Amino acid sequence: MENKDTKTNEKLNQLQGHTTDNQDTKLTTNQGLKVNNNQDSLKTDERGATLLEDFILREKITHFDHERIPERIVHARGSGAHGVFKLNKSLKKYTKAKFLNDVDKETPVFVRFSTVAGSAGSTDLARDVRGFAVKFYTEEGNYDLVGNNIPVFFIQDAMKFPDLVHAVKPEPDNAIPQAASAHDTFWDFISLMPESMHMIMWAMSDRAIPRSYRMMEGFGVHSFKFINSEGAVHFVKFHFKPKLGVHSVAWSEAQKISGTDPDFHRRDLWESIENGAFPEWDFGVQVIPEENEHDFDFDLLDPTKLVPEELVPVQIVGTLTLNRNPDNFFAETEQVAFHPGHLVPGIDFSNDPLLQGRLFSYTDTQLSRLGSPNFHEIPINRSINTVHNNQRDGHMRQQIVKGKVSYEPNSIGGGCPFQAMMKDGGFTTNNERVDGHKIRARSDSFVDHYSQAKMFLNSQSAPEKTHLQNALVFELSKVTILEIRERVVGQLAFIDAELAANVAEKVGVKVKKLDMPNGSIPADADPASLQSQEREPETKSSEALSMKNTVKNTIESRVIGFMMGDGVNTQAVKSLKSKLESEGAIVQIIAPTVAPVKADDGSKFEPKHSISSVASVSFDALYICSGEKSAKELMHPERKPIVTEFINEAYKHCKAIYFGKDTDEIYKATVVSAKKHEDPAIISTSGNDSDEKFISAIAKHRVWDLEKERNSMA
Ligand code: HDE
Repeated sequence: MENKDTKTNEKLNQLQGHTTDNQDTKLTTNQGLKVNNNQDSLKTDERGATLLEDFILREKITHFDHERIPERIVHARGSGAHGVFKLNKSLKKYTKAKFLNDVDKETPVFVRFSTVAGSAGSTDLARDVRGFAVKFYTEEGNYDLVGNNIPVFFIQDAMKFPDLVHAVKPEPDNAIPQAASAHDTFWDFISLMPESMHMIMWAMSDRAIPRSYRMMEGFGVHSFKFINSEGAVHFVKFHFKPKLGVHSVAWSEAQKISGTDPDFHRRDLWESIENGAFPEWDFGVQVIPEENEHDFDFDLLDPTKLVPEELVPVQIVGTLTLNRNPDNFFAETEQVAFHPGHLVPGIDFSNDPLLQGRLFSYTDTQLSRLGSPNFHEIPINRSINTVHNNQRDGHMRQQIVKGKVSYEPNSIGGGCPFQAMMKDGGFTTNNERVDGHKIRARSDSFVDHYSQAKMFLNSQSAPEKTHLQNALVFELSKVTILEIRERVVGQLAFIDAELAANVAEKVGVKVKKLDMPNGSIPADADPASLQSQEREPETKSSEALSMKNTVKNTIESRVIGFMMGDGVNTQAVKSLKSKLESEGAIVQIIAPTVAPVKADDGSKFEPKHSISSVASVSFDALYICSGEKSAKELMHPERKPIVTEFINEAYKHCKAIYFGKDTDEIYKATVVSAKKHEDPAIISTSGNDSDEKFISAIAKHRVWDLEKERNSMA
């Protein structure tokens, strides 16, 4: 679909320069020489040896040999899109950042979503944190908000990051497992790092298996600082809240998607944008005056803590919209280089020790990944401000700076480029008084590791809690060393006795009180810190932490499978299809084969999938299309097992299923017919509001509350 909302994007495109679609062109070498044979190498004879002289062959193969660059050490698997950020409410009171001052201002952005642990070719559906990195191309330079879909992190200090990543990555002796935390080394590390327990609650929740990148939140995680034009300082936490609500898939679904469509999230993002269903988020901030820094029962600098929205509400101030797919994955999504240190005036860092460490890492990693200090000149990384400085040369330098001067001060260049005064938008670091001892230590205010983990657990709905518990059981069942399972359960006991007992029973260990609840804390730590497990959270539970409370009444961009065979009732199909599509849903036809389906009135439907090439996990809801003959065809003995499994699985995954007219034979063949209670997401054509009931069931995403009952039959 033609992208309409692209004025800002077009500007960016022009500035990024050098693109071609190769239309109406002739093949050339990299030197621009036209090539007249791209099939054969140069030989001594038709059957003779190849000549070294063949510069065209050598150029082509040499380039091919060097086509790969090192993948990101973490967040290697990702997908990106262009878009715009529009400010709806000025934040001038808090920050002088121009892109957050002028209402209605549009700032072009590039966003990259990612998983953390897996390689670039791994499945999208791994249980994992998702990266949510946004590059704002502002008039004051690039601002990168490099966040995650979970508002806290595993560790408190950058010193532990390589350990964490080594622990979660495939084990070094046999490189197993790929893109999975369910193994010994990860849980060994976690069991000894109580500070990770809050994050573990999130990572074991359904947040770690999103339905779509479009249906997850984004968080800046750390506390940052806003500085206004008077120099006043506020702490700020950044939020993106998806307009479609926060939704996930079931774990058994995630595992199956990993086989049937490992590009599920990438495809979903790409297709939504192509279809004009532009993903959107509300952008919000939690703002805390500097003088209130110590008003909380946790430390604002501790990245394992969030600020409950009950204490500081999120003010929604803008909208992020993704409206253009990249033209080239490698040039844009792979080469984009984010860095929390890409700042604009009005935003500054806090002393969060995890953030401080990140400030070193990101440029360093680009040097090995992109191979040159000139990575900022790659089009996707270019600022829309022309760069003026005295940096020169280096691999792959592209900017051509005229004149003799590459130093400052100078008189030959008239003193240019001049330093920018503050009034000209020159960046100044927040003028903070620093007075302290050089010390390698953790603040006592960082030592409470369990109270927010408790708060998170308390905030979950019953099905969410069950999923979290099952995830822990799945993960720990893959841990071969009994002592590690025991230690993790010991950690869980500090969060919730019932959770610990349930998990313990299912992973074959007893709940034992840990001698060292704060295992990673040095032996000479303040003994008071060891009491941290006794604390109760100030905020017992928080509504914003349950996905259940984010459900929006919309079916926009939901994928609905229409299952049909020859003889299907055209009228019923067309009528429901148009109702669904008018509300923004996507209808895809599933038939015995991909050959056109002959409907009852002689018309034809083009299937997108054959029953054997797709599974119900690729759909949000199913319509078993009306028509006796169609139902008979689907129930042909050759197909019956596949069709019933398809529907049974959708049932087990708590989806809405609509049985059209004359499909009784199918209904009876599935486990759905054994249901004992009313189920609002199982719809039949009995009433004349069935279509509406189906639509309203899809809008609720899943009937998670009925999962136990549905699973007892499926
Ligand atoms: Fe990152 N992280 N990180 N990280 N991170 C990278 O940079 C690092 C952390 C995040 O789509 C790397 O260009 C350290 C927290 C995202 O390109 C690397 C520490 C959060 C992305 C790196 C952290 C993040 C990265 C790998 C602890 C959430 C993907 C490739 C001190 C707030 C960006 C790269 C993209 C990527 C280092 C912790 C988010 C190695 C040292 C906390 C979304 O520089």
